[in-house]
Amino acid sequence: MTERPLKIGITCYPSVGGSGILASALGVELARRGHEVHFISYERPFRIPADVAGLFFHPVVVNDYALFKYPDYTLPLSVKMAEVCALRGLDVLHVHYAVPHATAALLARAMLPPAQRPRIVTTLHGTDTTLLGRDAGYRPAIRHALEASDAITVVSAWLHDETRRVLAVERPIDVIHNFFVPRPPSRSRDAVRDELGLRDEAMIVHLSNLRPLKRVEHLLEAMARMRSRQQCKLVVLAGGDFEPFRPLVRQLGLESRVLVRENVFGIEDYLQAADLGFFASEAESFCLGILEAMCFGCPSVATQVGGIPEVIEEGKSGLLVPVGDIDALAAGADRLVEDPGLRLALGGAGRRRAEELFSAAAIVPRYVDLYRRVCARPPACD
Ligand code: GMT
Repeated sequence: MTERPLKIGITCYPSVGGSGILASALGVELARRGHEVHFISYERPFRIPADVAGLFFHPVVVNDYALFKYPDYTLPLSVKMAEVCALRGLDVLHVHYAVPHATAALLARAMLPPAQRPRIVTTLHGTDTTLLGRDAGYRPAIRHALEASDAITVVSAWLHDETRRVLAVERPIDVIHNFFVPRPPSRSRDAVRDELGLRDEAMIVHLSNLRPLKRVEHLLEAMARMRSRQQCKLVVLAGGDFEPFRPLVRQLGLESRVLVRENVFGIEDYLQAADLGFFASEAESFCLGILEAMCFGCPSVATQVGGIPEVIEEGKSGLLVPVGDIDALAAGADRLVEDPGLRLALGGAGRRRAEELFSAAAIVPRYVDLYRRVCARPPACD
């Protein structure tokens, strides 16, 4: 017997960032598999194509009342969630981040009559545990949101252990790794390399929102220490402002070696042209950027921190170095720039690993299975 399609509400931060990318890809893949998907957020997530059948977007309007010193998003979000649940009969609200999305979902559930109450699945991406979970002003609210969810998922085994340790959550937590579905590039590899002015140089790529924990300054300092720096260029696909790093680029004499492209929609164009990825994060629950590069056979040099060792197997699908060790970053990048054979071997292994463990085919059924399991049991109490 075929199981009926599910109706799923998804709430995420819609702007540039791994969690929004993951939530958008999940929504698109669910809709392609015949489920009905409703995104509920203040903005349409930027990675969602306009024309996916079965996928809908419900904007949350936030009014800035003079009465409030700080505009409130949680309450209008909860009202919109309840409205969509009542109108469309959602089975599940899948929220990415406990704060404030799971909190709003709990409120929406409490506002609805029992027959219209959805199950709540909360996915943690990091900050709820690593930053807010340590803040006494947030911790009890996060713990409550997690204990009252019908299921909790995290994006790495590392985040699973950290969430148990920091938040002392007792409910089961499922580890469901990130996945990535590359879109076909819109330009040829040669066209992209021409645009970047690359001749025989190796292209090193870094993609992130450039938050301080990404330690972009370590990447730049490592670039300056590489013996092969004249044989390569660093291309930064920036989901944040690169201007604060310009003085360091000048100070290190890297003006001709570092290129920046901001808020790029077609990252695939650049990833197909890249030879190695470069990541110096001091914290990372998964690091979607590494996976995005891996999908194009592009191996990375990255820091051995958080969930990154679950993405890259050291020496097999990339190179791992200690956090803050700039010489090791430079040496790792030198090895890959100078040895195309090693790049090919690590890149090929990484691409196979991504396909096997972190593809839509491997991951989406795990979410669907989880949704069906929570729908089959009584709701968690408020
Ligand atoms: O890393 C960021 O600054 C963005 C953040 C987000 O909200 O997108 O990323 C987190 O979620 C991603 C998707 O699950 C993970 O790949 C990132 O590792 C995680 N960031 C951190 O843990 C710092």
